[in-house]
Amino acid sequence: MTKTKLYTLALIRNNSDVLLGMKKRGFGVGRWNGFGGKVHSNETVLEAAKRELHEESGLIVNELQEAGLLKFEFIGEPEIMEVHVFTTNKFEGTPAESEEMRPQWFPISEIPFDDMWPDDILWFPFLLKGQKFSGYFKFKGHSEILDYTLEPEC
Ligand code: 8OG
Repeated sequence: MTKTKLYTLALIRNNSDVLLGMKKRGFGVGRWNGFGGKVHSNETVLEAAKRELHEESGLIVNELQEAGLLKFEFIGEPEIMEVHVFTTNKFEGTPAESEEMRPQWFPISEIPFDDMWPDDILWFPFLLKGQKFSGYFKFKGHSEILDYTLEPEC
């Protein structure tokens, strides 16, 4: 039976900028991404999203809007990653570098998709226009998408 593991991902907006972090170690190293990680067993997905955002960027948020749901399968790996994507334009603090991430604001027109997970260029347009989305991506290694579905959600 396939096991599903829960993850969070938070994309912070400020006017026409998006906050991304350069992942300094571990899974996704060398790629720009939002802030997030594994949901612990003693917390809700939303609590995990706020905790991970704070740990990795220094920012504090009271509210996060659900933006989308992404599922990832990696050929040869038994687990499906279920990533709950959140967004907000209300936050407290100034982004600060952590052991895991080096944050930087990017204008929407300059999002560095070539240095991000290859699926991001497909679903970011939904996120940026405030349209909820749901996607499934099947990867070979970490750079090749073999198959995917992506659709707007109500
Ligand atoms: O704790 P760790 O850093 O390993 O968590 C993985 C993070 O990466 C988590 O925030 C979810 C996120 N993530 C994936 N796959 C993808 C992807 O294809 N695109 C983006 N933007 N983020 C992803 O696990």
